[in-house]
Amino acid sequence: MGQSYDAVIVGAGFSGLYMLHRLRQQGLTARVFEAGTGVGGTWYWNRYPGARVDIESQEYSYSFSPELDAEWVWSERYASQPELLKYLNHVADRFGLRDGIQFETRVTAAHFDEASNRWTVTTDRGETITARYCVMATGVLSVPNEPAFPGKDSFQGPSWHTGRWPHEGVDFTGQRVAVIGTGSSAIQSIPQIAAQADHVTIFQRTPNFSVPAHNGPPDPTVVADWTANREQYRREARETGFGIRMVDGRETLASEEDEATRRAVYEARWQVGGFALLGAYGDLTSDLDANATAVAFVADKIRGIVKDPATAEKLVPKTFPIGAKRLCVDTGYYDTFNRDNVSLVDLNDEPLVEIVPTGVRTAAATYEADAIVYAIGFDAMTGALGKIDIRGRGGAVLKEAWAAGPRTYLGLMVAGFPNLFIVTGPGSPSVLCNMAVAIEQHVEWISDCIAWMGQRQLGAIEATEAAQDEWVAHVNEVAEPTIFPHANSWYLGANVPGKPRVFMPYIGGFPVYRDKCNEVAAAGYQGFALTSDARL
Ligand code: FAD
Ligand code: N01
Repeated sequence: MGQSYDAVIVGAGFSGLYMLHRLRQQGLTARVFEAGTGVGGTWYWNRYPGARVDIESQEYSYSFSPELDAEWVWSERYASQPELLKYLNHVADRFGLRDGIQFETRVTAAHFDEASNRWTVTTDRGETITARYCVMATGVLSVPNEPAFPGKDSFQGPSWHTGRWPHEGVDFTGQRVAVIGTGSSAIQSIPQIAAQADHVTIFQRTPNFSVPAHNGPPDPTVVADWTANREQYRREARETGFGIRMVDGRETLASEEDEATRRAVYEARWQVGGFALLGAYGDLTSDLDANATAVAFVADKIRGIVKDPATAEKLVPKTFPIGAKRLCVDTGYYDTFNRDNVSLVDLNDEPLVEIVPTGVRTAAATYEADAIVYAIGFDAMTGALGKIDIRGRGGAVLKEAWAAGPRTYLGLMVAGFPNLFIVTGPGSPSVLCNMAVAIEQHVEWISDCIAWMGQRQLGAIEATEAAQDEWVAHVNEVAEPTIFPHANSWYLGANVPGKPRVFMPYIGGFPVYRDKCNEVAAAGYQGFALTSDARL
C-alpha cells in the first residue's frame, strides 16, 4: 500500500487549489492529482483564441484572501484565458501549493474500504494511495465531447477541440477553417479565427443568444469603487441568485411594463453588456411570455447587426427561451457575419453527413477546409466523475447509481459513498452561479465538515438515502416551473446522445442554497449518517 493522507483531491483548477489551501490551513495532509501539466483546470485546457470569462474579472476571482484580492490587478473588464491562467498560477505560488500537487497524473479509480473508512485511490501511473476523504474537484466542464462524426479520422488536415487547444496556439493564416458548433466557445473564437483565416465556414445546429461583453481595459471608476467597497460588494454578490453583483437583478416584472419601457430597459442593459440583460426583470427565468419580450429584443438586435437578412434569420434563436442555455457573451460575434470571408451553414437545412478528407460534407454540399475546429462542448457535470471507477459502500459503482441521472444530497455527497465530496456537483447551484462564488462556498463547507468530523473523532459521513431523495425531488421541483427545461441544453445532458435527461444544477438561487447548507451543518449535519471510529 502506498502513501496515506487525510485527503486526496482530484483536480487542480479553481476548486482543487483552494481545497488544498484550506485543508493545509487546518493542519491536514492532502495530495492533489491533476491530469494536466499545470494548474488552472478550465483555464489550462481551454486556450482557444478569444477564450475569456463571461463575468467581470473582479467578481470571477477568489475572495477568501483580502490580501490576494487587493494585490491582483486585472487588465481587462473580462479577463482573458492567459490572464486567468496567470492568476491561478500566482495563487498556487503565493500560497505555496505546488508541492502538494502531482501533475500529469490521472486518477483512474477510487474505492471505499468500509473496514478502515478510507478511500484507496489509484492513478494511471500505477500508484495507490489511501486517504480518509476524497474530494472530487474534477470540474463540471472538463471532459470534452468526442467528435463522433462519421469519417472524422479521414480528414487530412489538423483538427482541434476548443477544450483541448494546443499550448503553442494555432496559426490560421491563409487557411480555410470549418467550425462546428455555435455555443460559447465557438462564439468567442469565431471572430478571432475569422480575422486571421482565409475563410471560415460555421456549421450551426442551434443558434444561440449572445450579448456584447463591451470588453476593454477596466473602467478606473469601477476599479476605484471596488477597491473602496470590495468586502461589501463581495457580500452583495453572494446575496444574488446567480452570485453575480453586476447582473443587478430587478424585481419588476416584464409583464407589468409596457413595450416602450421594456425596450428602453433592455437597451440600457445591452449597453452595459454581459449578463445584465438577464437581470432586467424578475420574471425572465420563470415566465415564458415575459422571457419572449427579451427574446424579441435580442432577435431585433441580431437583425440590426447582420446585414444579410437570410443570414440574420438563421442566427436568430427560435427554439428556446433566452437564458435557458447559458447566455453567450461575445466580442463582435454577430458582426463577424458581415465579413466576406465568413459563411454560415444551417445544419437544419442540410444535416452534417460526414467528415471527408478535404472538409465537411452535408446533405447539400461538401465544404472544403484545411482545418476543423470542434466547438461541440462537454460531457457536463457528470463526465469527469464517470471516467473514474468510483466504488462506495458494498462495492456500489457510482456510474451505476447514476445510470438514470445523478443523485446527490446538496450536490455535495452521494448516499452509499461515505467521505466522498464533490465540488459544485449536480444538485448544487454550480454552473447556474458565478463559479468562483459556488466553488468557495463548497470548499469552505467541505473543509468545515472535515474539521468538525476530526474534532468529534468521527470516521465517516454519508448522505442518507432519505435526505438524498428529498433533495433530488426538491431540485426537480424548483426547476420544473422555470424556463430551463424548455431548452435542449447541457444542463439537462441533452447534448450527449444517450445521457439521461435530468436537470442537473440547482436553480433555487445561491443564497437559498447556501443557507440550507449552513442549516444542515449547524444542526449537526442533518441528513447525514455519521460513523465513529474507535481508532481515531
Ligand atoms: P476545472 O477548472 O474544470 O478543473 C478540474 C481539473 O480536474 C482539470 O484540470 C482536470 O484536468 C482535472 N481532472 C479531472 N478529472 C481528473 C482525473 N480523473 N484525474 C486527474 N485530474 C483530473 N464559469 C464561470 O463562472 N464564469 C465563466 O466565465 C466561465 N467560463 C468558462 C469558460 C470555459 C471555456 C469553460 C469550459 C468553463 C467556464 N466556466 C465559467 C466554468 C469553469 O469550469 C469554472 O468557472 C471553474 O473554472 C471550474 O473550476 P474547477 O476547479 O471546479 O474545475
Ligand atoms: O459548448 P456548448 P461550449 N453536430 O455545449 C454543437 C462554458 N463556456 O464549449 O446547440 C453539430 O454550449 C451544439 O449544437 P446544439 C459555458 O458555461 C463559457 O461552447 O446542441 N453540432 C452547440 O452549438 C458554456 O455553456 C465561456 O444544437 C453539434 C455547440 O456544438 C459551456 O462552457 C466560453 C454537435 C456546443 O455548445 C459549454 O460551451 C466557453 C453535433 N453532433 C465555454 N454536437 C465563456 O464565455 C454539439 N454541437 C465564459
